[in-house]
Amino acid sequence: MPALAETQVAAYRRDGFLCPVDVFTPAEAQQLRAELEAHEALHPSRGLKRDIAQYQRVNAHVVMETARRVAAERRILDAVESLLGPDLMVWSCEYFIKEPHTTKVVSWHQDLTYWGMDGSDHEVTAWIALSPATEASGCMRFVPGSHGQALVPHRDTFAEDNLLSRGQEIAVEVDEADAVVAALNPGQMSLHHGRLFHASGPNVTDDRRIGLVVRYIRPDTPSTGVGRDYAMLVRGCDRTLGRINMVPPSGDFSPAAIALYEEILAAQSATLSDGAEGGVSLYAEA
Ligand SMILES: O=C(O)CCC(=O)C(=O)O
Repeated sequence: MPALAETQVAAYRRDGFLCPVDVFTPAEAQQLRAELEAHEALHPSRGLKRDIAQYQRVNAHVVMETARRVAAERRILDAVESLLGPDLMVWSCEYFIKEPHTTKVVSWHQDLTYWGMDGSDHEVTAWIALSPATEASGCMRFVPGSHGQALVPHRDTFAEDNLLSRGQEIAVEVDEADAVVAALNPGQMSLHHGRLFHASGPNVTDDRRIGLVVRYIRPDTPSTGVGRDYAMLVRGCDRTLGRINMVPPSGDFSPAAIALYEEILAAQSATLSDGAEGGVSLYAEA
C-alpha cells in the first residue's frame, strides 16, 4: 500500500516537492542526531585520512550505519515508492549541516545538473530534519513548479560561504518572491525533484541545522556520466544493471567500507567535477 495519498502525489507532480511529511518521531530524530554527533566526537581518534565533514557530505551510507539504516527505512521507502514505483536504489546520502550562526548558504540550483542522469524524472530527494529546520536556521526554499522546465545553465562560484561542492548557482534570474519556505520539525522530511529550483539561507540560531539527505533513483535512471556509477538497491529489483549495485560492508568506517568509499569517490569524481573551473574538493583525492 503506497504511503502517500493521491492528493500528495498530485501535489508533488504539480509543485516538484512535498513538505512536510512525517517520518520519524522527535525522539527517533534525536537518537539519529546523537549517533551522528557520536561519530563526530570519535572521528579524531579513528586516524582516517579524511575529515568527518567529507564522509558526512558524500556517500555517508557507505561508511556510516546510521545513514544506511535511514536510507533503507520502510516509512521513507513507502513514500518514495508512491512517486517512483517499486524498484528503488539509493544513489547518495549526505548530511547537510549548518552550524549555529554560520553564514554558509546554498545558492539557487537544480540538483540534476551535475549528476550524470540527464534531466531524469526518475529520482527524488528525501531531506530529513534531525534538528529544527526553520527560516531562521536556514531551511530550504523551493520555487513551486520550476521542475517543469529543463535543466538551466549554472555557473561555478566557488564562493567561500557556499555549502555546495562548487558553489554552483543558476545563471538566470530567480525571483525570490516565487519561493516558498520548506520548514520542518525534527523527524519530518521534504521530498523534492532534482530539477526543482531550491536554495537555503544562513543559520542565525543557537542550534545546529542538521538535514540527512537521501537521493533515491529508479534502476532505469540514465547513467550518462564519465565512468561507471554506483547505487544501493533498497527495494524491489534492479533488472537494468545500469549501475554497480553495491551493499556497503557492515560496521562504521570499517577498512572494507573505507576502501569502497574511495573506489566510489574516484569513479564518481570525473562526473561530479566535470566542467568545473576549479578543483572540487569534495571529490578530490585524499
Ligand atoms: O540543506 C540544504 O540547505 C540544501 C540541500 C540541497 O540542496 C539538497 O538536498 O538538494
